[in-house]
Amino acid sequence: MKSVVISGTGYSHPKHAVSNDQLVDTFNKYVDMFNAENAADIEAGSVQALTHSSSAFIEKASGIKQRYLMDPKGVTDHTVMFPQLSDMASDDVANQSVQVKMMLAAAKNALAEAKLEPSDIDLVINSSSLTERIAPSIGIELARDLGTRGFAYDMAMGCSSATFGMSSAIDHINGGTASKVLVVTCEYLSPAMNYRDRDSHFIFGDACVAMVLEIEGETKSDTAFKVLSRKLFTEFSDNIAAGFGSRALLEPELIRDQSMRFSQNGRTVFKELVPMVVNLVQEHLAETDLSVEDLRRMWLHQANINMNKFAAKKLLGHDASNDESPIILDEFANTGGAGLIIAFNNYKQDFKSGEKGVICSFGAGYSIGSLIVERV
Ligand code: CO8
Repeated sequence: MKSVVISGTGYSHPKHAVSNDQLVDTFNKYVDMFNAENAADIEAGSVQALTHSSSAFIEKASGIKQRYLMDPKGVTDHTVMFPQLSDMASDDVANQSVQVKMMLAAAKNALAEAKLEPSDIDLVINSSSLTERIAPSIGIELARDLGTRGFAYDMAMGCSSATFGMSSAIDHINGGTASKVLVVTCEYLSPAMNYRDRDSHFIFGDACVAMVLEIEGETKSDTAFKVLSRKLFTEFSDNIAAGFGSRALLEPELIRDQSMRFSQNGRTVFKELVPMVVNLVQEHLAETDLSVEDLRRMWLHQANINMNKFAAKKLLGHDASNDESPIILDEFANTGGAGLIIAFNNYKQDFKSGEKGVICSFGAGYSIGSLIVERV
């Protein structure tokens, strides 16, 4: 096995920040409008009245204070409540998708840190929860616009898109099909959300991350992290779901249907997934002849602050400080597969050579992806 490093990381996000108060204000206006319009049926018991959302609940239950969204206008208009086409969709560059615009900004940061040119890259993997279209592949479009060589493709692994994507990159490098790989996880998630759903209207933000992987002996990066080992796991669960796909083309009236959009049983996810994550990381450490004391930091999937605190405490045996397990949810909200790489990107520069950490994703699928890394 060749020793592979993550030699560069970067991220990008839309310019519009939307606070909890803005979202809640819109949601509550929508609730008042719905309840007024349906007053007679609510009184008769045939329609259930809707209940207000609250910023205090959102921050306490999730740790989220704001999120970046491609289109705040539609989302914060109580008569619309869905994002409309991003202004990035209609700017000058012809034939370029919104996701590729986000990816280009993140990729340039990752390449700069790796001290590489686009032409050094011979494989692009777009590993994201969802893509703007099926064909041609968004990864191939990025490769064209960035100017990389070789080949490109798309894959989708929900919350574990970045970790599974990096694992695939390592396999390509070890298998000899590529030598320098750019992985992008572009979570343009807002189009799949239901902003009329009190349980989930606050959860997600849009953001994109990029990672460069290459052979340790070839890197010019000053901040390379060697991937010591990997452990991947999946187990089917529909407790986190987004049903849209070819059905929405056959039944377009479903496009606004709750079943086509993101939904989850948040409590159940919390209860089922945390023990799986703790077990997997413990097993992974044991298989790598390491213990939790050997880890300087854990960069965990960013879905919920209480979930992260709970998992980190179970692993460490004490409450984790932000230094031990950083949180970026307050600024970004849940950005699917991207969040833990934003945390890694923002909290890796202080590592000394030889210090180790774990990058661990968990969520939709269910899926868990764990990478144990060491600063070169
Ligand atoms: N405002 C006020 N009160 C509310 C609200 C609200 N918006 N929502 C719920 N409440 C109330 C409930 O009604 C309930 O009231 P009562 O006790 O009277 O019944 C009370 O608050 C508590 O409700 P919950 O038990 O649901 O609240 P929790 O404390 O469990 O918090 C969370 C809810 C934040 C959803 C939490 O359960 C959670 O985050 N769980 C983990 C979920 C998770 O990690 N999911 C993974 C997400 S998937 C992912 O990360 C990437 C997916 C990428 C794929 C995307 C494809 C498009």
